[in-house]
Amino acid sequence: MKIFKFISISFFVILFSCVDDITNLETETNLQEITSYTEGNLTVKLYATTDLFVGYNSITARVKDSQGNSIEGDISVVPMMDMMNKSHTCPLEIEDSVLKDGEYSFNTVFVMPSSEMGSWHLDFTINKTELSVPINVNQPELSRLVSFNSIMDENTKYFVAYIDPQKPDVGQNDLEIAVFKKQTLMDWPAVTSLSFEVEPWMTSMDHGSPNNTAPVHTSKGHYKGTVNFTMTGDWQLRLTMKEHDQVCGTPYFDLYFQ
Ligand SMILES: [Cu+2]
Repeated sequence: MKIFKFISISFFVILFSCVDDITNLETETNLQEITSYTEGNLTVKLYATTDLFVGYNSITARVKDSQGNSIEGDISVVPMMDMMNKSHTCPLEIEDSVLKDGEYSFNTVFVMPSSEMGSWHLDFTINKTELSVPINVNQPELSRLVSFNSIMDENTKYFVAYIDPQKPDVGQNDLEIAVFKKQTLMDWPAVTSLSFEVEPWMTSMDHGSPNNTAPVHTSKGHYKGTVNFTMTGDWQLRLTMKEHDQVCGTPYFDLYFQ
C-alpha cells in the first residue's frame, strides 16, 4: 500500500509539471510500461515497477482515445485466467472506480504464472466499453506467494503474498504480507483474523536473529511487523500462521541480499 500511495502522489506531482510526458513519468516513478493494447477507439497502457509476477503487483492503467486524449469516467477491472477447463480470477484491491486524469491504479495477486496451462488477461470496463488486455505473468526466481490448505480445515486454501521488505538490508526492516483465501473461482477475499509468529532463519549458518516483531493485521488482509537481519546473505523468513490460536500453516519466503 505504501507503493500504491507513492505512485499516486508521484503521478499527481508529475501531472502538474508535464501532462503528457511518459518518459518523465517512467523515470520519476520507476514505473515501466508492461503492455499497450488498442481496441476500437481506446488504448490501455499498463505500468508497474517490474514485469508482472506471481505475487502482489501494483498496476497503473493509462487510458487514451485515438487522438491521444486521456479518458475520464467509470472504470472497473477483473483479472482473469483462462485454463483448459475453467476460468478463474485472483485477489484484487481497488480503491476507486473512476479514472483520474486518464489513470487508474489497483493491486492484484496473481496466483499462477502464464503458461501452456493458462493465460491471463485484465478485463476492463471503461464507460461501458469492455476491453480485454492480454498480460504475461512470470514465476519469479524467489517465490513471492505461498499457497497451502489450512492444517485446521482442508477446504480452506490460503494465499500468503510477500510485500515488504522489497529491498532487504542488514538491520531492522519493515515487514508486510497480505493473506487471501480462495472461496470460489471468482471470489478471493482478504483474510483479516489471523495471527503470526515470525522467525528469520539463516539456513546456511543455522542461526536466527533477535528483535523481530510478528506481523499483526492492519487492514484488508495486510499484516505488518518488523524483521531484523544481523548479516547479509541468504535468509528464510519463516512464519507461523494461526487461526484462533491454532497453527494453520507455516509459510516461508527465501530472501537473498549482499
Ligand atoms: Cu490458473
